[in-house]
Amino acid sequence: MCGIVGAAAQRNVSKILLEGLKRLEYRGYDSAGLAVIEEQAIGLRKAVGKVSELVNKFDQDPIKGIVGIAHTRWATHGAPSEINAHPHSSDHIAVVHNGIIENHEELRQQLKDKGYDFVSETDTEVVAHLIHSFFIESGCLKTALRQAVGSFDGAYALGVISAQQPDTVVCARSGSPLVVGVGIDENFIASDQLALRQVTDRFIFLEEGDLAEVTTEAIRIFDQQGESVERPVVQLTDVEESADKGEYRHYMLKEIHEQPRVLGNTLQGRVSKHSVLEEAFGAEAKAIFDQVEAIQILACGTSYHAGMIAKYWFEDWAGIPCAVEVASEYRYRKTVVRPNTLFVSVSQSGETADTLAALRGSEGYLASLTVCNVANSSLVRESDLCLMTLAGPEIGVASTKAFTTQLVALQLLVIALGRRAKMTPEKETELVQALHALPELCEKVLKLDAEIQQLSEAFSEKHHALFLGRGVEYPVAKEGALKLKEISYIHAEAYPAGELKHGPLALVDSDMPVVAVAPNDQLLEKLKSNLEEVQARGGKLFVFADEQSGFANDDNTTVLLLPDVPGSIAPIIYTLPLQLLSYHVAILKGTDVDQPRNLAKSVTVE
Ligand code: HGA
Repeated sequence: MCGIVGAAAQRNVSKILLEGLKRLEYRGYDSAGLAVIEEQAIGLRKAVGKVSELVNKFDQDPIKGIVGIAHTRWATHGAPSEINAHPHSSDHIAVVHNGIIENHEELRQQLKDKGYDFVSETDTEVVAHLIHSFFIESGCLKTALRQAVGSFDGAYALGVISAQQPDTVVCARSGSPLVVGVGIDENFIASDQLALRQVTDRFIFLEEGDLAEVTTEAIRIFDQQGESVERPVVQLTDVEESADKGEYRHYMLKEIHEQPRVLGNTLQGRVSKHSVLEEAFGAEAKAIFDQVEAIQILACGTSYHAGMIAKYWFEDWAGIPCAVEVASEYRYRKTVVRPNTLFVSVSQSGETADTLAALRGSEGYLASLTVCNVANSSLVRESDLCLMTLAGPEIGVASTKAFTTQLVALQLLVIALGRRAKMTPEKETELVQALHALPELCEKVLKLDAEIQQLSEAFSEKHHALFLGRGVEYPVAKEGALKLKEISYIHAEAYPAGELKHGPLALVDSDMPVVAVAPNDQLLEKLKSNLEEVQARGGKLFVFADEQSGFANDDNTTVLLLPDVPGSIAPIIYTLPLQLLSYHVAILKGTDVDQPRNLAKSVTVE
């Protein structure tokens, strides 16, 4: 999704802005641009494609100044083009925007009637002209921004500069994230603190409706009502793990291999030898957990698959009813909430627009809890409780370590609630011991990389693939199919294997690779019968199984043997080879693994 960087300093900020954009590249975008105040005028540079294109243009024709803003755009209104790229300007004003101004057409007409000419197709251009029109009245950028945001329906994070107030960056947020970076005699803004880690480790996380005026000397923040407010400065101390790919060719591969370590981090301090330490969920957790009778999970994409897996766990181990729904659907329908239901959101970034909207629109719940990877994100701040996944920054657009750490975090929640319901202390001990074994088992599975790479060759020329699983392995199959779609662009679908004969079996022929997630569990025999149906139609099977499952290689079956693992962690373990499979297929196909086409990290628009 779009990224924003801005700076007010006593040195040239152009390079700081460009470096900030590079650090936001992982979010996915289609064009980039920057605006710097140079000699009392706005200097603009824009380019379609990667930030490196913008850097090339910039190097040929540099601009220099001490105040500026920059942007990576992921188009929502108007094609990816240089004209539509941000910043958008209106005479002496330049604007960068994340989000969507829903009433842009109406505003556009009003501004046209006042004589403003529009050059782009974006909703953002109305922001620039509207601020300009208000600036004429007050001569103050902050006042003009305050008046403009009062006219917007929709979501925005905005960064604005004016050549007539050349020492200031103003910004505002509503529905999209924005932080202020606190420096020494220089201050910054960004949509994500990662963009500014090169210049500061101190941040102010703006709250919904906040507006800030940033100069080299001061940061002034105003709340929704326009009242001057103090927001805490947070010093971030975590090591910036995302800074480079290290020995790995792609962030995604690095993140796959980080899983043993980060899964250990997710567990650390949250489990003793035999039980879950529920203080990890926060001081208020106990009082809330004591009352929980049902769970509603809301999430999108990969996080939704984590929620689907957790549903099996909640109902099987804890006996607690659990519903799971994609947030983009849930937010727009009438729902009936059972008494004492806990609202659980799952999101890597904590800024997923649909999930956040579902939380904001939720009514009648006992309380809310988020499973999230980004501290200080909107979901974390707006939920009653949170459990951080501690996966570290995830840069690859296709989620890997964030997913498996979500599963661990959700399992901790299932146990903490389950012990108040039907879960026995013996079951809790069994589950916790399996979790302790998880990092080592993941290491073992990652050693199968070369075998998986070989297996990937059978997929690279295919146009379609089916993924099958039963029970809790069905959402694992869904996640496997999603990974393959995302990064190799092969059409992949997942089905609960028992559903095959109700339709999808018609697709199976010798050209259709069929992946089966087949650990030795109580549904294995059922799955085997379903796989017979595939073989009888000439389908090629690729089975991920353990020795106990009893599969053997033959002309139509390739088996990838995984270590025997406790059933409770099998969904986590079996995800890893599926991630590696997608990765290697994508490499063979030559796609952009870390930034697949049309996709974005941290989906901050609806
Ligand atoms: N609506 C704006 C910004 C889009 C955005 O925030 N994407 O993540 C545009 O289309 O330019």
